[in-house]
Formats: sequence, structure tokens, C-alpha cells
Amino acid sequence: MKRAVTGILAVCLSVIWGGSASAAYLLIDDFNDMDAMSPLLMADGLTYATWQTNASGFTFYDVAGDGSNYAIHAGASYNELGLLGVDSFNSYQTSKRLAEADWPAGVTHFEFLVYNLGTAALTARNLAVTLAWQDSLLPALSAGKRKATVTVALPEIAAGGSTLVQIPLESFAVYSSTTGDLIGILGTPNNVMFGGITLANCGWTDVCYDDFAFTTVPEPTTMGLLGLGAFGLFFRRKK
Ligand SMILES: [Ca+2]
Ligand SMILES: [Ca+2]
Repeated sequence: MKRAVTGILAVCLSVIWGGSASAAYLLIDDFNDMDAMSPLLMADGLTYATWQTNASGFTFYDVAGDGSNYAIHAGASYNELGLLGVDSFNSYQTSKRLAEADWPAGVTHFEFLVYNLGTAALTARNLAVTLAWQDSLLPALSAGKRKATVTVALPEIAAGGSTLVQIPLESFAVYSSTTGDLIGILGTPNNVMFGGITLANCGWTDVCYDDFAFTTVPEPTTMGLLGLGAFGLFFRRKK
């Protein structure tokens, strides 16, 4: 009986774990090559998506001080950092966009790191994150409705600290007057073609960004079940 119960628990654990074992991670850029190009996976195998600001230039910051980890610094006077340039979306060719075939299964979130490189705490503030999507797969939408913006509330970041921003892709579906039509589309990333990223109001002194990626974040309910299952095994062992 005990073995049977343990076995059932193990099966439950493996089934639950199986759901999150498909964790996906699609790196857009870690900036460690100090190159303005993104290592974004493209349908044609080329990696020439470029980062740009709405003013000229940005720098790469040596986060660790030993050349092992660089981040991108949009500059204190700039207010927009973009990959492929969401606002000039039409000027880019289809081949430069992440294609449907490149999406790893199970992606749920868009994430990136924010570093505070300064000697004072970075006060909490809002950051506008825009993702854009390939137009031909969204035929019903006009040009102004191919992108969606989420306002992220950054917490206070201690001097020298960092924070990981994780935005559920589904939250991009709930947006303003111009992108409401995207409801139901952005939550199914396997069916759309990714077109670009823009961070607005991001140009602060001593603030850098790193590790832009699409990833899988287990749902709280899954984590709760995992914890429950682990507790069950622990409890049985003690008996
Ligand atoms: Ca890095
Ligand atoms: Ca790069």
C-alpha cells in the first residue's frame, strides 16, 4: 500500500513536472559579444537584427568588471531602446523577423534584467515595454494595431543591484484603444511572427539592460502542486 501511494505520488509529480519540463528559453540578446546585432534566431539563419536608440548610439557596460558580462546602456539622455525599431516597423524585411518556426513551444513570458549601476537606489518607476508582431499574420489589423505595450512597474532597485522583469505574454493582449484587437492573438505566440521590442522611458543614468529573452515561467498553481507533492513524499518518509 505504501509503495502504491508513493508510486502514485511519483506519477503525479512526473506528470506535473512534465508540464514545466518543456521550459523554453529563447535568448534575444545577452550583449556579451558587445555587438549591436542580436543573436535572435531568424528563419534564414542570419543574425542581423540591430539594437538602436531614437538618438545616435548606445554603449555596452562591463557589469562584472572583468569582461565576462556586458549589458546595454541606452544613455541618460535617450528615452527609447529598440530592437528592429517597432516604430519603423514597415522598413524592415520579413526575413529579419523571428519566424513562427523559431518559437520554442511553451513560451509564456518576455523577460529582461535591469541593473542599477549607480551608488544610490533607483526609485520605483514605470517602464513601457512594446512588442511588435508580423503584419501578414495579423491581416485584420491596421498598422497601428500590430504592436502592444505593457507598462511595467519597476520596484526600487538598490545601488549595485538588479531586478528581473518578467511580463506574461498574455498581458500584452490587454491594451489601449489602438491594440485591443490583439486580444487572443498575443497569447498564442506559436502562431505569430515576432517583429520587435521597444523600451520607452528607459534612458536613465546608471541603468543598463540585459538578457532579453522569451521564456517559460511555471504558473503559481503548478508550483503549489509541486510543493504539495514534495510535502507528501516528505511526510511519508518521516512516518
Ligand atoms: Ca550580459
Ligand atoms: Ca548582441
